Amino acid sequence: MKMPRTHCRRGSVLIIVLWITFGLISLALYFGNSMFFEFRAADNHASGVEAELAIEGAARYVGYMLTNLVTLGVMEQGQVPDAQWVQSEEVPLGEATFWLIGRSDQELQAQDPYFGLVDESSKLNLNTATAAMLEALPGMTPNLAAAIVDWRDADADPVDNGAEDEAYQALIQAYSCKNAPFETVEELRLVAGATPEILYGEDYNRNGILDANENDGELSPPFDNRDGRLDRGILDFLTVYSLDPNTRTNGSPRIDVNAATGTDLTTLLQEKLGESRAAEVQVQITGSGATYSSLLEFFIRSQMTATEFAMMEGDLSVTNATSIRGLVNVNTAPLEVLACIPGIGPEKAAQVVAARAGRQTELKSLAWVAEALDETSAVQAGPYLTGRSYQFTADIAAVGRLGRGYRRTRFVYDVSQGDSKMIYRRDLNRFGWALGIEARERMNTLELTQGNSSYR
Ligand SMILES: [Ca+2]
Ligand SMILES: [Ca+2]
Ligand SMILES: [Ca+2]
Ligand SMILES: [Ca+2]
Repeated sequence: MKMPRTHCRRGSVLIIVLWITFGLISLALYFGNSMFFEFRAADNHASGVEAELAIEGAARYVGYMLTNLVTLGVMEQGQVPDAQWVQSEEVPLGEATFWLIGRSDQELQAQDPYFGLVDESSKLNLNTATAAMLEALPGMTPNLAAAIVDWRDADADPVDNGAEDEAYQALIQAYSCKNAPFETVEELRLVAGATPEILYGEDYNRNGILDANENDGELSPPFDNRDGRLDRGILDFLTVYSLDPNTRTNGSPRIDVNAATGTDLTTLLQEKLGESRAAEVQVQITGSGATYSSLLEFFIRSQMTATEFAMMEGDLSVTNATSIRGLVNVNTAPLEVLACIPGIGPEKAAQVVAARAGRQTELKSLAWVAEALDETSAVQAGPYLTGRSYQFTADIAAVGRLGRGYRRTRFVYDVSQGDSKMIYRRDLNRFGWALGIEARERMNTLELTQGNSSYR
């Protein structure tokens, strides 16, 4: 039996209509989906902008604090701001949050970074350290240490194992040896013998702690030795900024204890110690008849007590230079940096760190070093050490609303001329998440509990 023709045509129309409907639904779904991704991207972008603005705000906050903690008399000029004075961990700012990624002077076992400012004077200065001092850094090679000296010295004669113009001109992409001081530590990447392993070590995201990918061997970059501890690169221990202005808190030049006319010194001693005690100290100082290579040596010879010396340390100097470059703050320097200082070295660095650990209250002064070391070593180390700092790094990371839009920028501030001045700024976004596992989990929880579920 044959089907009537009209039925057959209706069937075909139905199928065509079904196909069209199907097509339209697919299109609607497709556009819906793409709109959702657009929306999500815009939302993430907005969070990123929030994070960037939080970093700008945090950078101003740090600059403001560095200036005003001194102005308001909370701390002395040259002091390292205490962690309690500058907020640094998960600080809310509108819907955003920021952190200051710091460095601990002890090896961190935790999964979370240390938060706070970084004292640039806790590091070795690339422009003043000798090749022997540089060589004592972990992972450093004698060749790189020598090449650093050749890079910054004005002449074109290579030192032993060094590298001058010929070494750089022989490269496929040739360039010249700088023959001038380093302006940033990143410049080290241009110096002969500098490899990423030596510069960055295992710290792929530059946060000072051992992240999972930094302890899994070759499974994920970087290559690491899987030994459960972070082998830090030398960049963490180097600076180009450390500079002491050699002025008293009132802005006048410090009193040079080696200057022939000692009337200023006598006045200061009398003012701080009273006439009879000042006279006793004066006998010790003039009696030794020597010039002092460092304030530490002056302190030892003067036979003052640590408390007496601390009262005038910021007023004294052994030179009349307007500034002193490259002193290492013995109160904040990590073991690896102390091991580079003549008179301390790898042998006595641990003993200095141990002696420091029990003295948190007196850390404005360097007088305690005289007890931590024997006299000869202390006198040898003295010219390289200080108890003061005037340059600080704020490594600021931030996220926008719901923990999204992670950003990170590093700033260096200089307070040697009084008010804080931002002297360096660098984007660190490309190194990825640097705030540890716990902060990541807290941010994820934020998204789960406060995020609109339809956005996910
Ligand atoms: Ca040179
Ligand atoms: Ca790390
Ligand atoms: Ca790895
Ligand atoms: Ca390791």
